[in-house]
This record gives sequence, structure tokens and C-alpha cells, in this order.
Amino acid sequence: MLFDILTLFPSMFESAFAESIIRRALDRGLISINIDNIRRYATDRHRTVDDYPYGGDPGMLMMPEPLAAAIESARERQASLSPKVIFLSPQGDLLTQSVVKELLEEQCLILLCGRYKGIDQRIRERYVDREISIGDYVVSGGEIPAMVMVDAVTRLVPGVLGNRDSAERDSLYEGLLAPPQYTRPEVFEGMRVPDVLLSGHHANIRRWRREQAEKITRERRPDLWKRYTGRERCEDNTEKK
Ligand code: 9D3
Repeated sequence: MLFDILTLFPSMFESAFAESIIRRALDRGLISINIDNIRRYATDRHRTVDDYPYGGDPGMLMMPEPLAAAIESARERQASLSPKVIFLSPQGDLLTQSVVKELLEEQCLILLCGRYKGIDQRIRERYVDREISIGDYVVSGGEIPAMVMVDAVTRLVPGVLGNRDSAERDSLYEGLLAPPQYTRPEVFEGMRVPDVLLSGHHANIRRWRREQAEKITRERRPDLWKRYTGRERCEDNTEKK
């Protein structure tokens, strides 16, 4: 998987990609990341990349020409990988685990990070394949959402996670919230680890975790619970969401 990231703030990505799982995936050649500064494609002597909106809203928009040039340049760099252009935007499809799985099918994603109040609509129409939001809250630009997407997709690239925290384990409770977890000591500030987890009885432990996961999902996330129970009822049918 190759991520080609177009941004006005390349240095924001340095520390995010320099540690832990993404770092290891890069070191092992399981993913590649290229970062390009959109300002390189500005053409006036002040390297201007923003302009006022027609119709007179407050705030600025990203100018279309540098964006188009940056995207074209990335498309040419990655032509052999049939890249998809993803624009991170509050108007996009919500990034869910099932969207993450769809993105994993691509060989190359060009991630366009917006700043200011957004981009000229004609860039969307001509250059963007898919628009993605990370959730219904406002952040300051597309960079942190792009990092979220790179992280979520990278975790699913085969070989990235070891057995210890594998994607398989994440999917053990797929569609459910995780059950409570404990590490040593057995008693912490007067609170004991539940007996069943110390029992060594693996069937009981599995059952307890499943019950806890179901309880916590029912209580906290009725939306997830509805999907989960819907899916189970239709186990033997071919399709249903
Ligand atoms: C004028 C109304 N605002 C839209 C809610 C303008 C605006 C604010 C902040 C436009 C862009 C942004 C910057 N945010 C992103 O670029 C962004 C984002 C987000 O704010 N929330 C969730 N997902 C994303 S992906 C990119």
C-alpha cells in the first residue's frame, strides 16, 4: 500500500509516522508514504495557495490551480498503481471499519488534505474519487484525518500486526465493544480482578468476555448493538446489512 499525501503542512506527519506500528510497517516495506507540499505548486512569487470565495463568505478557500498541479503530479508519480484520490473533508462519507477495508483493496491512495474553509468545488468534480470524513466534529484541516486513515488502513495490511495484537483479535469481537481487561496486580486499590479470569477455565473466560462485550455494547452503543443482532439473525442468509 502506498500513501501519497498532499498537504500544506508536511512536517505535521513526521512524528506520527516515526513511531510504533506505522514505523515498523515502513521499515519492513509493507507500506510506503510519500509526502508532497502543495505550496510547491503555487506559481506566483508569494507562493499563494488561498483566495477569497465568490459570493463573499468569510474565510479563504484553497485555490484550484496548485491543487490540480499537485494531484496531477502525484497521479504521474503513481501512474502504475492506478491511484485513487481521496479528499479528507467534513462533507465526506464517514470513515468506518468497513470503509477502511474497502480502502485496503487499493494499491495507492492519494490523500488530499484541505485547509482554510475548503477547496474550489471544481477540484472535487474533476479530480476527487472519494470524499471521507473521520466524524461529525470539526478539526482544523485534513492532516490529522489523513493520519487516522493511514493508521487504520496500515493495521489491516497483511504482516503489519504480529500475533499479539493482530487484526484477527480485533475482529474477534467484530461489531462489539471490547470487554473489560485487567493486568497485574490481582488487587488494585481494593478492587479484585474478576475470579473467572484467574480460573484458567478458557471456555468460561471466552463466555464471560462475550457476555461482557454484549452487555457493554447494548448499554453504550445501541446503534452497534442493533447491527450486531441484525447480522446474527441473518447468519444463514446471503446478504443483509
Ligand atoms: C464552513 C463550515 N466548516 C465546515 C464544517 C468549514 C470547515 C471547517 C474545518 C471546513 C474544513 C475544516 C477542516 N476540516 C477538515 O478538513 C476535515 C475534517 C473535519 O473537520 N472533521 C471530520 N473529518 C474531517 S476530514 C477533513
